[in-house]
Formats: sequence, structure tokens, C-alpha cells
Amino acid sequence: EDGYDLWLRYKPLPAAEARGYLKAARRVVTGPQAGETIAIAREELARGIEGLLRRAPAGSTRLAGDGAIVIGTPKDSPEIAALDLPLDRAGAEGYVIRSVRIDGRRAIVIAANEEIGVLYGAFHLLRLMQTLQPLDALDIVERPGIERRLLNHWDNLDRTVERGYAGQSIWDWHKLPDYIDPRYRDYARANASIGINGTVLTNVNADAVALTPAYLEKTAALADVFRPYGVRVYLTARFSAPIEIGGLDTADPLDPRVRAWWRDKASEIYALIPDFGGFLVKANSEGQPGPQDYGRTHADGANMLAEALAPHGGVVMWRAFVYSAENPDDRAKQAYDEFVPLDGAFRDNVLVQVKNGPIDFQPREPFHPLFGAMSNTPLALELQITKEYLGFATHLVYLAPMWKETLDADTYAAGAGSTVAKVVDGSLHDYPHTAIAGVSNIGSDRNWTGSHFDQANWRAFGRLAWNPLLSPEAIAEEWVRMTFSNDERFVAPVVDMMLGSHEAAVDYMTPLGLHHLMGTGHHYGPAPWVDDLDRPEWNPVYYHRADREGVGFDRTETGSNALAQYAPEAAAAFAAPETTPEEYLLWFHRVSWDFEMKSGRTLWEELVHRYTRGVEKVAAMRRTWAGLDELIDAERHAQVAAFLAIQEKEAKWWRDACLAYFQAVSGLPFPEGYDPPARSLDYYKSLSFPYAPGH
Ligand code: BDP
Repeated sequence: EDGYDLWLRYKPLPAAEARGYLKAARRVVTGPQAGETIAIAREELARGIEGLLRRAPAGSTRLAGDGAIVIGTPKDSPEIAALDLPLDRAGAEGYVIRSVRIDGRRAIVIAANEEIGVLYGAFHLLRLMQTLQPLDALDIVERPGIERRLLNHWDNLDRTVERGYAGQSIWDWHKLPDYIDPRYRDYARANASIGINGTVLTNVNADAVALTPAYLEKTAALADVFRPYGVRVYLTARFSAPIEIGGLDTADPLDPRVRAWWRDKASEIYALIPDFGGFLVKANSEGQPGPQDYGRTHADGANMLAEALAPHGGVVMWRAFVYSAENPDDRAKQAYDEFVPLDGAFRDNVLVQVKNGPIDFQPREPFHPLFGAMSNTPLALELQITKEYLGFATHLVYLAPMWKETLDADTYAAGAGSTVAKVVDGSLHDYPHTAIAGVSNIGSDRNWTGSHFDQANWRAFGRLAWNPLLSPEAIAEEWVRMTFSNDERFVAPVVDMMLGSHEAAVDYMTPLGLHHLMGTGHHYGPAPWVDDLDRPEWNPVYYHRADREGVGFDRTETGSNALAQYAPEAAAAFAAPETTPEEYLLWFHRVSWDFEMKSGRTLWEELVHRYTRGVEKVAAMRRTWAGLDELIDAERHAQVAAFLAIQEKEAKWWRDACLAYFQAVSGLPFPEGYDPPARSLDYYKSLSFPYAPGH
């Protein structure tokens, strides 16, 4: 058990359940015209059933007796065409699963309008078995809430991965297109099992070489592998590519030669990859080239690429992650300031891709104020699955609760109930396209994600992308059952651990709305003291503003007034320090060290309390895990145990370093009943990690 099988392990179920399911899974029936994707669904069902129930189902094109699973679309399966199924509710990618009688014989149908829906439905039925759900009287209709459910790989062509903690890039560019690593198919299969339907193969800090003919051939080879699994490929487009690989002397989006170059490039790509998804672009951000280099706007840049892709059906995902040195007032405000005036200026096939919060994937951020503020521009939500600011691969942090906070946040854009989820799924503003992106945590490690529990974050992203209304608890529970065990003695405590893990990390890293206290560059470990980097907004001190008087970033009227970027009803919740939810206190307010918290503690005491509580929660997770060793395989148990030990050590380091620093700044004594930091502030400052992974 090295984790390679992910949640698709298909280990034998307990005998009692297996017996019951066997009656319903004797054979898998496909129509005579079934295509490649239905064949994959049939194989998956056969593999799953054989593993779970220890008996391979017969494959057939005919019903014979009870217990068939009939799969297909009305086009390829006469049985399905003859049934009266609510396929209109399933859309292009959804499916219907029903217990039915066909000519008096009991069967389960997995029906869809397109073949991909059949594959998604097959994975659904297998999940029901894997998690021991009843199979009688099934009546399921599913369809995804969001059109494009994408992974964003920050993978470089040299196989390093920006912010990757799971080994090298899984794309072995050097051997492509001639060698097709079997992993590519397993990758597509895993993604299909959770409804992910697209992948951006390359880093947002893009390399124009990816658009050269040799690399497009490599990308086409991957696209060929992914296609039957419903996964389309996308690439990042470096804005200056026309200069770097096109021989032009400009990349000005209004220059006709530049426009022609991109049109030709798009045609070249689509000749190789007819279902190419489109481009993801980071422009005029952190040194990336962009339209502003030529005095043009983000809309000019995005529209040029959109025009090139439009005839082929591709989209542009233009990132709103921009901030510049010229705007040191408040980095949190910049994306809104730049993009809101452009609302309505983008072509139909442009989506603006926005991170969940206004700074940068911090352990906790309030929702990004662009959500709700651009009713004429489809906004895609970008989440980070890889844990750049959340302990890399070793810390156990289940991210669904954090993502859910964003999805459930109320923008009040069209009155109460205008959640971010409704912006992103297009229902609030009737967007022509919808998308959600997760920055991938996948690499060449045997277990894919660098740790066993980080697999849960990949899966949770896919599940929420399919249905943003799912609960983090339900997603955690099914993952635990599928990945480890159905033993209740294991499931309940592990789900609890997962659900509390994000709050624990917030506590030991950045409680009470603190943010960006991480080590310079690599973001490994605490460094709240850093104040000497070139640009003000690169320094932790810029974000916490601690001094002898108090701490926190005043984003109200008396400060940067970033608060005014939210709708009035949303802003009202954060307006006064006394009424702001404490988890956002220091994000929006600067308060004195003796500010009274709801607990009755002063702010300083509360800070010490939360940092300490975070460490205690990790210690508790460790104890819980240690007690579960009999219930799963030794191999995975041992690695998780070792990683939890690292997490506890690093949680203490975070606590002690941050508290030593804040104590030095505030000059306050350490409250009674709490251990003072183990080492001096100078010691924590002296630590250096030139080789921390993932830069
Ligand atoms: C930050 C990362 C950086 C990315 C950037 C981005 O530190 O590596 O390039 O985001 O999203 O979180 O473009």
C-alpha cells in the first residue's frame, strides 16, 4: 500500500455487503454501438466489482436474468433508449442511475446523454459500493454545477514544479511524445473519477517554448491519452511569445502582426488538438510580460487571445492575480481596482480567474471582493490544492472547509444569498461560461501528492467543483472509506481530525486574521520579522504592522479602505473591530494589544492562546492517529505518523517564533499558564532554508 491506487483501491468489502451487491452486479451490459469511453466505464466497473466483490462480472451486450448493470446513452443502447429516464436533467456531462426492471428483469442503469456521463456514473456507482451504501431503489440524477473543472499545474518544462511538494512534474516532456508513461492514463482516470474535465499542463509563470511545434506535439500526445476520460488540455500562454518564438519585435496586442501570429498559433494548435481547451494567462504580475508593457489594458490582451481561439471554441482564462510596486497602499485592493473598470470589456470567451482571497492563498482570507463585482464578466475561482502556505506536503491540513468558507461567503451582490458559489456557477449573473481551477498538488511521487492525506485535497477539489454544495464532512468521509477503511473505529476519528485540521493550522500559523508571515521566497516556516525586502508588500511587517501599540492592518475607512470594495451589507460585518468575526479581526483592523476579545482575554493573551491551541490540536491528531495503527496497513500508517510528528515540531516552531517576535514587539509579559517560547527570538531569526522545496 504505497498510495498509488488513491481512492480507487477496490479492496474486498466485508462479506455480508459483498453478497448483497453481487446480486445486483452479475453482468455489465453495453449497447452494440458503445464507444471508447463506455468501454472504459465497462472496464472500470469490471475492475471495481472484481476487486470489491471478488467476482468479475460478465461482460455482455444482452440482458440475461436479474442483476445486470446496463450502461450507455440512448444513441448506443436500445435498452436505455427504450426507458423513460430524466436525461434532460443530466445535461452533457451528467448521468442518471436508476434501479429499473427491463422485460421483468431487475437491473441498474447508468445512462447519460454523452459517453463521458456514463463514465462519471460508473464511478458514482462504484463509490456507493466502496462506501457501503444501499444499491436497491436507486434514483440518482447528477450534473456538474460548473462547466470547466480544471487542474492548474504549475509545472515547468524542466520538470521542476513551482510550489510542488510531490517530486518532479509528472509530465516527462523529454520523452514525450514517443514514450507514454502509464501514469498519464492513471492520472486521467483519477481525474475522471472525480469529474475533473480539464488540465492546464504548464506553469502560469510561462515558458514560450511550450508553444513551439515540438512541444505542441508532446501536448497533443497527452491530449490523446486524456480525451476518452473527458479531460481536455489547456496551456499557459506567455504574453511575449510572439517575440521569443515568433521573431516579432513586439507583443503589442493591438499590432496586427501580433494578432495574426496568435491566430496562426491557435490554428496550429487546433490542427493537432481539436478539443484544445484554451489558454491560461498570468500577465503583468510578478514580472510576467503583459499588455500593460505596451500601454494596453488587460482586456486588450485577453481579447486578442480570445479572438484567436474563438473560431475553434477555446477560452482564455485571464488571471486577476496582479499587484505592482507602484501601489503600495494596500496590495489587497489592486485586482479589484484594475479589473472592475474593465467589466463588460472582455470578449465572450474570456473568463477572469480570481483567487479565493485578495492576497494570496493564505491559511485564511476573506473572499475576494471581485466576486459579485463583475456581473458582465465570467469569473473563475482559483483555489490552491498544493499547500504552499499550509505546511507543504507534511502537514495534515484538509482544505475543503477552507474552500467551503469561500464558496459559502455572501457577496450580497444581488441581495442576501448571493454566495461566491452562485457567482462561480454562473447562476447569479448568468455567465456564458463557468470555471473553477485548483492549483495541482500532483507530482511524480508514488502516492501522487507527496502525502497520503493530500490526496484528499485533490479529491475534495474535484468533488466541490462538481457540486459546490457538498459538505466537507461528506467529502472527507467518503474519501476515508475509499482510501483507507470502512471500519467505523477508523472512519469517525479520522474524519474528525480532517475537519479540525485547517483551523489547527490557522491557529499555529496565522490566527485572528494575521497573514503572510511566512519565510521569504520558499514560504517555509515563520518569519514575521522580515522587513528588508525590496518591495513593501513582500515583507511580513507590511501585513501585520505590529508595534508597541498594537497589531493588524486597518482596511477600514481610517486605513486603506479595502473594505469599501465589498457590497455594503458584506462590508458591514467587518466594519467595527468589536463586531468583526475574530478570525478576520487583524485582517481588517488594527487594534491595541489589550483589545478585549469575546473570551474575555486581551488580544495578546488570545494570540498566545490560539497559537498554543494550534499546537495542542496537532498533538491530539498525533495521538488519535497513533491509536489507529491496527486498523490500516502499516506502510501508510507509518508515513502519516512520521509526517504528523514533523507537523507537531513545526507547529511548535511557528508558535514559538511568532510569539517570541510579537512579545518582543509588544513588550508584554507572557501570560500565566502558557509555556514561553523554547528558544530566543534571535535563534528563530537565525534559521535559514536555502533548499526548501518548491520555489
Ligand atoms: C504565489 C506563488 C507564486 C505564484 C503566484 C501566482 O508564491 O509562486 O507564481 O502565486 O499565483 O502564491 O502567480
